[in-house]
Amino acid sequence: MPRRGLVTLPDPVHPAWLPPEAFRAIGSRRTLVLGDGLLAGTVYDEVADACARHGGRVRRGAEDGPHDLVLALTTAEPLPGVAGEVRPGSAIGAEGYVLARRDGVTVVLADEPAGLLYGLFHVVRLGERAFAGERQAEHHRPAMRRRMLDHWDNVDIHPVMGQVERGYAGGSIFWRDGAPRGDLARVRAYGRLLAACGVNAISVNNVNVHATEAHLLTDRLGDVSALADVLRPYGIGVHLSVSFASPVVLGGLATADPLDEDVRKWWAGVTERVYDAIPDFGGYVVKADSEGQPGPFAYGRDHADGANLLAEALAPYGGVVHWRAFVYNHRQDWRDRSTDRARAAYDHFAPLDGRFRDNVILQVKHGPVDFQVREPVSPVIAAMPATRLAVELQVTQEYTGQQRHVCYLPPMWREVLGFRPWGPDGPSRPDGPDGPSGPDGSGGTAAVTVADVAGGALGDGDGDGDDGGGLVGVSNVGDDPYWTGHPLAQANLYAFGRLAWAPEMDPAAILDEWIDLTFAPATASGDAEPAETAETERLRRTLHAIMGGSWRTYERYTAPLGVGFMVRPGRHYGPDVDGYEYTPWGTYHFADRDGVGVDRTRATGTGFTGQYPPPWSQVYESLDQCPDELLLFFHHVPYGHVLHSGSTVIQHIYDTHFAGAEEAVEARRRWEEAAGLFDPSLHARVERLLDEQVRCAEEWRDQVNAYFFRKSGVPDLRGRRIP
Ligand code: BDP
Repeated sequence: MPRRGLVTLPDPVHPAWLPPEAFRAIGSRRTLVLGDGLLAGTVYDEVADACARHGGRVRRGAEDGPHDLVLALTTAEPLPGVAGEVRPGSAIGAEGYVLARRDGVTVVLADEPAGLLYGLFHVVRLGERAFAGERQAEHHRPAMRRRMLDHWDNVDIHPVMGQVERGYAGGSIFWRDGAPRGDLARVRAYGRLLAACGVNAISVNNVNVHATEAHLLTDRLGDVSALADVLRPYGIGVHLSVSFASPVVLGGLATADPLDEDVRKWWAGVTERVYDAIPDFGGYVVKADSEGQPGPFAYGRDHADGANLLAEALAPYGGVVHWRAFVYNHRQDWRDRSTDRARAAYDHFAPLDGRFRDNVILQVKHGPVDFQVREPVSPVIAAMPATRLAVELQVTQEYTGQQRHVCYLPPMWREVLGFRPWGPDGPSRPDGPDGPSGPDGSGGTAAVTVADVAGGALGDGDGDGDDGGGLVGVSNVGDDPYWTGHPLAQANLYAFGRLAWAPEMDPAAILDEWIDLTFAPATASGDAEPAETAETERLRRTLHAIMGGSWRTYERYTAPLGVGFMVRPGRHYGPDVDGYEYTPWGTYHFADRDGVGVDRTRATGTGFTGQYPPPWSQVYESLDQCPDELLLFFHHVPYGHVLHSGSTVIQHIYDTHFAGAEEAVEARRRWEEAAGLFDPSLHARVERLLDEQVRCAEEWRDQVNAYFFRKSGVPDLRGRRIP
């Protein structure tokens, strides 16, 4: 029996979730592709390639049937019979498609070529199931129009951050040693992977814009344009991180003041040249006045002035500026307990609501601090109803094990996206024609969620697509043969795209999709031998056991109860309980002999809880109501404080740290047991990483437990060994 794994391409690059076998069901059939345009051409090429491998045939533009699969644009004339019949009364929408099966023909119908492409990948996911029985017409469309990955890639190797800032998968797939890599085949393969999970935009350089990278906007624009050319056939738009100081550092002006007329002209001229080179350019990403990046504060202006300057330059071309809300003072005085980094984004931005131009997207990290394993949802998300918001997730595992630990993040993302910023009785989302429907969405009028805000539910609903800011993920991809370093971290990338398309999806179902596409195409195509099916079941069970609960496992052995950090400063890998405690970074736990946690209440603390609307302002303010998992984020409590779970804080720390480390050992055992199921080199790579995860989890357990035992003097009720 062939071992399941990522088939090796020359290079060596593993094709991740689209191995050729994933196209067997389509490639062995008769397909008709109808429609013009670049992306319709991609669809045709994909099917033709699959047919060349698997013996089917594909026609374009001429209906000399019969066909098993018709992929057609609604504009095609004439539409073949079945395709015409499944055409809905209303518009299908820019990236949407209708999928149906009647009289032995599977039909994908789309208004625009992008919809055809997404429909094709839907058929790929279904495999043989796409060609069985009848299928009522299902209308699919993305919950978010903008589904974007930000690469924190430097063109040059940065002396401290390396090539990819917070990258754990090797070098950049775009840049090497100060120049484009030139390996555009790999970039193309990447675009294909992204399209297959629904991503439609990327930014190609770090938000911390260093000297070389700044030039991508001007004299090195050709490098960006080359990437755009390769990604365009997969419907992926290219964005660029730019320095707010560009008029000075690139343009030789004396100022970058957003209200200066020459500065405005400079941005207008530069942006015009960008669109000459890349007509479908997406726009700019900006990190300003944060962690040393230049911004409007230097000129006494605010973030609305800064963002609107760039938005004005982009507006004539339909471009957007992603202005990041990750703005805080990284030179905090740790002795001053009234300052609170968690407050910063809201304090800076909430007062500016309503002042941003339509094509400004305020990009907000999902939590108020910085991508910790557990944070509350950022209060900014409820505070700016008149601003387009994008929610930013970190797919790269900076604080969640750096792609050495298995940490399947969708359960966390699902909680974030499903969170109701105004509570369960908050405003309802409009159940209009733009709401999600069909199997990918729930429809209905339930209270607005974070996903709804990012999808534009609070906008004017005029359907012009300019309401929501969408979902943005910090990419976890590099030039590693497995793309993401840890082969199992690919699932996070895949799931990011799927959740941006359909935020209601169950993380376990996404994991199944990824497993089927990546490891078990035989099952996906349904023509597996029975023995193989049993093996596939084992493989699936193994991966669910190791990955499904891995986010909570990681949470158990690291910083407890939402308090965050406790990582080694700088690299952010491994434990160092007091590593940041007496530093200017604003990330403290305040443990002393009596207790631990950050008092962020209005009554006695930093007042951060007051940034939430009801009911959350009260829930988080109240020691009784605050959820256990966020207790130390919001409150400073004695070690003997009893949680809702019935355990004390100190006993909870001991118990979860023992349990988390044991779960890591158990994951390694499951993986060892499954050796025969996977490609040997993939198996060996994951095994080595699990060894490291077990080692590191035990280090976390011992340091955290010893630290709190020594601080509190309270022994473990179960008498386990604490160093
Ligand atoms: C932090 C990272 C830092 C990034 C920053 C950001 O440690 O490298 O530059 O986020 O989001 O988490 O800009």
